[in-house]
Amino acid sequence: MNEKSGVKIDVVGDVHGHYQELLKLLEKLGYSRKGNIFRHSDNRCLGFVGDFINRGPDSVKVLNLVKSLHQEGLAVAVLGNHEFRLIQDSVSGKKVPSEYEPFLPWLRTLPLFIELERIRIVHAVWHFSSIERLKKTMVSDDAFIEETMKKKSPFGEAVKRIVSGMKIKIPPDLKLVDRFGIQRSKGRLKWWMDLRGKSFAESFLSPMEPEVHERGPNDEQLTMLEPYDKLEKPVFFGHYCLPPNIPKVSGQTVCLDGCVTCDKRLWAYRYEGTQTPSTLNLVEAKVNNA
Ligand SMILES: [Mn+2]
Repeated sequence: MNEKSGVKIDVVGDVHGHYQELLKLLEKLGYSRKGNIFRHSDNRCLGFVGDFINRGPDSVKVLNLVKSLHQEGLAVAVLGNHEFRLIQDSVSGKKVPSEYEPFLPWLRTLPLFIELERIRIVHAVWHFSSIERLKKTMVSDDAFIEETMKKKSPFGEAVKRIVSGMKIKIPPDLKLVDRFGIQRSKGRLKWWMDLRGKSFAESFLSPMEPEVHERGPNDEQLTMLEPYDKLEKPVFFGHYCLPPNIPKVSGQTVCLDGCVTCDKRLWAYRYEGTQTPSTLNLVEAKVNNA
């Protein structure tokens, strides 16, 4: 099947409960619907970068749709930080929203990262050593989930890096705000780049205001980075709510999260088998509510 190699796969960004946008995107990508199953005449399949739930109005519909596609073998999917948190809450006995409960057994069959013959998929960061550490773990295993919730747990750190991104502290005198005007104490790094000697403005993936060009992260803050070489397979991820002006394709990395909740746009990448990703393969769907 195609999905094993990833040659003909359409990778979809964070849906976050935006079912209408997802339907529109699938239609735009050329899928036709029969109930909860969507097929492509060219035998293409789907990949999901996680974060199916929360924020938007229809998380349960999104879960149902992705679950049926996954169970039919028409889609692959990884967990996002929202689903992983849900699983942690349920294992630790915290209250989880009742509408999500029926999906937990299925969610716990999903991996934290996927390596196909041609491409890789992860929610936030393809961090080689963290992924190596997690290779023999399973989300279905209660003991593993419990371990990730312990302080300074190597498994917990590894999961956090790959599903929530790599952040560094911002010097407090800089007072940087994100695209929503919220002052941040930490910034999310362009994890695929060698950032030594770069400024804060060049280093942050989600842009901050004002832009700081004269100062940057110190080398000590960057030791955990493992730059993603151009000889590596293309890697698809979501998570970062990128404003429209920030490029989604950079080297071998493609960020498909353009923030569907605030921009009402859901993104996908139509992968055709090439080693170098191109912006020409990006597809967006927008729902006009007016
Ligand atoms: Mn996320």
